[in-house]
Amino acid sequence: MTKKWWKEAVVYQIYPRSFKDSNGDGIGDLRGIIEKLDYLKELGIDVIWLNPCYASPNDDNGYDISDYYQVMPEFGTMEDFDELLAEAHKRGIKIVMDLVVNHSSDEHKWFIESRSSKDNPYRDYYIWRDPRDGKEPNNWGSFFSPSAWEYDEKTGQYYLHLFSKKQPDLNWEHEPLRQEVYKMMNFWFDKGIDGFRMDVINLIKKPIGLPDSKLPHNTAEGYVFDPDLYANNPGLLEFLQEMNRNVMSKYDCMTVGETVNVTPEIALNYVKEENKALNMVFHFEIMEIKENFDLVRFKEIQQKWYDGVMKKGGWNSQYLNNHDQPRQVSIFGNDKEYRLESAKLLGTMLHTLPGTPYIYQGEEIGMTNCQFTSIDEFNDIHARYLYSQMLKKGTSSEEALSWLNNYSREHARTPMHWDNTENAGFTTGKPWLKINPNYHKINVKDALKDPNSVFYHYKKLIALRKANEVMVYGDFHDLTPTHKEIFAYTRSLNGVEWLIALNFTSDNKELDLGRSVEGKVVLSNYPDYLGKGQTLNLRPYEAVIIEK
Ligand code: ISL
Ligand code: CA
Repeated sequence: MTKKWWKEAVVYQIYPRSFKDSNGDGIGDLRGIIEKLDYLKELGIDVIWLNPCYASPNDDNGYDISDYYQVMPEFGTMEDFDELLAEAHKRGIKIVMDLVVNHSSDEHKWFIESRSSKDNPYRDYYIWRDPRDGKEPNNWGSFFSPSAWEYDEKTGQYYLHLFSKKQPDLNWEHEPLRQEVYKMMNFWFDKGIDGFRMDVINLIKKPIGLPDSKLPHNTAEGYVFDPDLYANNPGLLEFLQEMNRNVMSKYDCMTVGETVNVTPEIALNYVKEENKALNMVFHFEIMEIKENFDLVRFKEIQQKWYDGVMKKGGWNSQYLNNHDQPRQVSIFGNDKEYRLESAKLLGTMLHTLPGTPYIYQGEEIGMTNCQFTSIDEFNDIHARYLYSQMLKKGTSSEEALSWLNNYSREHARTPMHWDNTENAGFTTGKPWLKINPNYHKINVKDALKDPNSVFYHYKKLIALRKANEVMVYGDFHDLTPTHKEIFAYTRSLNGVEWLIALNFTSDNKELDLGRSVEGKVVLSNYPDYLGKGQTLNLRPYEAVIIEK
């Protein structure tokens, strides 16, 4: 397996709007991030992935970009960005930006030109079609609205938007558009950034002829939301390879593609070294089981991605939450009596499974889901859309709100908890989004004072990953593929073998592993270790790493 810095790195994701506000307007910003770089250095992470911080009308919090060359004024200036980059680099921290080029904002100058007339030179930067029988050109549903098409009076055609109508899809078939994207990427690389996380990158190639989905309709309005049809179309790899030749091949950078509806077989094409496209992808298979978490299924997914990608010349990412997901400890752990233990267990797993670990801001202090009392408290376009669809399909508003209170992406977006002063030390003004009231007991300041905190557990895991190649390059072997409550596996490299044992329940569990469980405790979330002979003896959410 080829050694690469991005395989060895630990990535920390920052959602700038909710990280730290430096000027009291209630919105996190780049200077806020600069203030907290020493905190991140203390944690030990290697790379920051910044959610979009380009100019945007914020219909989808920065995923609707109106100028790829400008910093969102609410977040600061280009000078602030340059300073952030320089200050991060000074501390040995790399910066990865978000690349959002499946769509732009409808307020981008390309789209303003494009919609102005059928013969405008920018017309083909987007996907325009004539009406079919006076209606939408096909039956496609969007992620954020019933139909994926919006009619434009001026020219009498529809434009495609797989996300909101303020996020028109870019037309990747049009060579000048592709060249503009590569030019923009080179601009940011020439500034010195270290890579891109590529938003829904496997949607950029649409199926030829934009055929109707054959599935039964699944929106209340009769459209068909069918991401399988929109994703992974023939020709996508060629686009990624062209991008790589024009951009990535020129820099020592990392790329991670956010890819919906991928299997290991599909993803391998995008990430295997000889294909010269991407370095790794984020897949959604773990997220798809969050509503019905099943440890056996979880292990199957891990094994499948290990065998199907890592063993075949590709690389994986590992994440348990991000800005689109609920908080991991509330979903996969126990955010009540075993919050500390289970947050540490999940961190232990994240850093010891094969692949590059991605930490989402606040995860390192065990932040939890937030309870919202009304739909009006939600800012997120996706949460609001899902709520309206649920109501139209007959779900009661109580049930719909309760679903959002478990699974919506707003949980990740409530501001970071820095201390237990007003507004969690996030802002001196009025925060743009509700702050989770539990900041009084879950916050960075207290975590830094407590040697037993989740923070120090993460810090140790990150340091261990730097000092022990076995955590990065070691072979993975699942010892308990069918066990519903315990996950025990080994990583081994050049004669070093680590046993990782995780108890996913709130009870004591014993298990005869059929092999020795004894050795040196590398790290644990309990003060002692009870494993003897071949028998694991694990307390609630106990997570232990043993070196044989
Ligand atoms: O957010 C989701 C589930 O809660 C997904 O459906 C999400 O929209 C999808 O994974 C694509 O996400 C990415 O592109 C979106 C943006 O809203 C997300 O924040 C981003 O991660 C459109 O740019
Ligand atoms: Ca601010």
